[in-house]
Amino acid sequence: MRLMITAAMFAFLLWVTPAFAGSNPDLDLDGVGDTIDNCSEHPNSDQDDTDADFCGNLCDADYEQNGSIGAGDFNGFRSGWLLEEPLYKGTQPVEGALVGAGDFNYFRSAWLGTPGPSGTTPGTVACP
Ligand SMILES: [Ca+2]
Ligand SMILES: [Ca+2]
Ligand SMILES: [Ca+2]
Ligand SMILES: [Ca+2]
Repeated sequence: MRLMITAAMFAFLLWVTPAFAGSNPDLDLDGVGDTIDNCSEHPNSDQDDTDADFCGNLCDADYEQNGSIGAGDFNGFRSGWLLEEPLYKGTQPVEGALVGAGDFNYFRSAWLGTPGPSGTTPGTVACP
């Protein structure tokens, strides 16, 4: 009897799970639904957002908060070079890790782009 109940519950979960997934898709598969993911195209399950602009660190190289990534942001990045500064880390912040070459590669990939996208700041300018 117990086996039948367990099997019925399992079947129910298989039936219900896709319904929930469909209501809030998770494009980057980090376990955070797109509408509440502060970096919806990059896996960042920790949702770290050091400057609290609703755009996760992993997709936010706009350190001067003007909506684009350019020279002013590079000056900020340079000021954090070889320091333990979460704001300038392009990858998930690691305790004790310093801003370095890997973070520069991230910054370079974001160069002249825009921050985001973030599911928590709907509109034309994500993470202002
Ligand atoms: Ca997600
Ligand atoms: Ca994400
Ligand atoms: Ca941010
Ligand atoms: Ca900027």
